[in-house]
Amino acid sequence: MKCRICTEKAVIETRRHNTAFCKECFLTHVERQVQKTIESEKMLSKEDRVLVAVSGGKDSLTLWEVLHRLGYQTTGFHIVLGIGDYSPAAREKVEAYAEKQGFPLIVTDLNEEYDFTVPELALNTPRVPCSACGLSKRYLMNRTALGGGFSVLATGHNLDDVASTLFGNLFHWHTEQLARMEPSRQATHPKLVKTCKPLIRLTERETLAYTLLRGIDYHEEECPNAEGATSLLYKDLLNQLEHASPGVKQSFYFGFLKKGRSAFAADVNGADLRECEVCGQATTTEVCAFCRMMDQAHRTASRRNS
Ligand code: Q46
Ligand code: ZN
Repeated sequence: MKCRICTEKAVIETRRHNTAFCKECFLTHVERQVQKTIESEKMLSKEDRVLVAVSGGKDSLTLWEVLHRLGYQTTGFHIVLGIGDYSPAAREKVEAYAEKQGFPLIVTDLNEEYDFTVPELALNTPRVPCSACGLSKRYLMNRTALGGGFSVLATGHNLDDVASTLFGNLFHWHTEQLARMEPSRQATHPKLVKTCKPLIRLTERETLAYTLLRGIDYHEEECPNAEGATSLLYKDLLNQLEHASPGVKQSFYFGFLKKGRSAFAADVNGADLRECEVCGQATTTEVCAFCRMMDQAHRTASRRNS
């Protein structure tokens, strides 16, 4: 099989584009796809200071690498979640990558700052680990971006991630979430930072190929809490559909953005945002969900220990 661009030996075939690439043409293709997404969705400009959320996995490190190569001003942000052996290994990969590249990196340890790891939050509140984790990540990413004067927060969600989220939201008719599925979200309050997902034109297989071909040493291990998650089942089902009909995943997600999402606009809860009485971050309630979770965890833990 030959590269359809330069006729060198191909290393990857992408059936949904009905094409194949050699190493160099594939790397260029990935970077162009990201640039195209950034431009079409008005995600970033070269003047933006971009905080890149990096877990240490293939997607987030691909994102950081590509944004840097495209000339954006980036700083990595890693959160230490305190999940068994998974978290220290993830941190090690992120720090090694940042050091090797000479990229600036901010690390926040949830336990050091708030006295609770993700498993401890799950133990001391009614939330399951992924719910406590997701809330903590969203909160800390926004807080760090605001505090550090970053204009945009970029995350490494790929096409498989957003298509499976869409799948789940449609199954359960989560109409408000469907309306909020935009690839780039403007800040709607002075205490919120703009967010964007520049990898949505790339599949998981493509970000994996990019990290391998660039020789990026990423954290391969999955979080133990991801096991059995419905999002993995949705990804599997979408991959089966994609196998039978190449391109269906992309047309499902981008077709929804173009033709479906606006139908749910009226379902967005327009509740006024205000500042949390405890921490000052944007919220629709007196005290934000993160501060309420932390307060509850502290009260339950002290009851347990007394
Ligand atoms: S890290 Fe956190 Fe994921 Fe682990 S606890 Fe769940 S949400 S699965 S992206
Ligand atoms: Zn708060």
